[in-house]
Amino acid sequence: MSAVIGGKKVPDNLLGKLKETNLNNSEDTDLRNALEKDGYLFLRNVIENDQITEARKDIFNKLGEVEEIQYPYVDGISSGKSKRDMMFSNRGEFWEEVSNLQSLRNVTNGQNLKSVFDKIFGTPAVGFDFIFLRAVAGGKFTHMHCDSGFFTRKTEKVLTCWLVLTDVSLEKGPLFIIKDSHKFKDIYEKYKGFDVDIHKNIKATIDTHPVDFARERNTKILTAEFKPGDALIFGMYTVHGTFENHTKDNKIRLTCDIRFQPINEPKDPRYFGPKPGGTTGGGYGELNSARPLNEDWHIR
Ligand SMILES: O=C(O)CCC(=O)C(=O)O
Ligand SMILES: [Fe+2]
Repeated sequence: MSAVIGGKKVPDNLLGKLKETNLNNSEDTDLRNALEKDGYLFLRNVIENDQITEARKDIFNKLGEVEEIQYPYVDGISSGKSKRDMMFSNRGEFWEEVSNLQSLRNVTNGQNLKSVFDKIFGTPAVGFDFIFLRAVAGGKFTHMHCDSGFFTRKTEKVLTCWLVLTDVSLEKGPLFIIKDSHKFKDIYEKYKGFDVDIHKNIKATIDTHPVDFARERNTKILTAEFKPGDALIFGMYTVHGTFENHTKDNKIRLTCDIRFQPINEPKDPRYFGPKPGGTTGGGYGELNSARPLNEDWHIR
């Protein structure tokens, strides 16, 4: 099993394991302390299996309808084809439909996950309505970045939750976190106040290859073999990205990232409401995921 980014294998000596936090034997302050110390919280099995299975089944059926995954759909195997553009005149419309599946919303915006964030914040939390569901086929990965430029326009008190819906072993392109990056002063200074939708001449992507980045800073690239129902929660200045899905079985990686904030903090209207515009106002159509599974991604 190997981790690959941009066709380059990540040397084993640079890889480290994400530390797990057990929700059941943790006080609220333990959660906050872990988040502050490590820059992330890795919680296994946060969402019940039944709920995850239901959401995954519905999403796979949608992808099956546009012939991007092959029959039987439950296996989530990429077909290499797509009828998405033939069947829908607007890519946003299709992806919004998938993103608004009730079974998926029960997972992302349901009571279960919200209660975890109530604990973390120590005050009632709310999940963003605009969510980033990602069905990722072979060869693709998310470039390294931190999330502040997307989600901190109205408040800095935002956390990302990366939720896992399929098995995501190393070769399926799991998320990685650069160890201790939430304490990198230069990263904080560079990205504090940066807004991808305003400062269009600057990219959120950190161009340095994660392998070089970790080496230069004498740190590790932390990851795990994720299972459906696992969640990785992290702050806005934690540097992260994903490995490449380079699996031989052509199974896709299905994950969903959603943000949470205290409900009494000002809300960014781009991400809340019945028809949110998203980061640059294009709605669900602006996401990489709105592209057919067999098409390349844009870089932001
Ligand atoms: O899942 C991915 O490809 C990227 C996820 C990410 O960047 C995030 O959750 O903030
Ligand atoms: Fe991110």
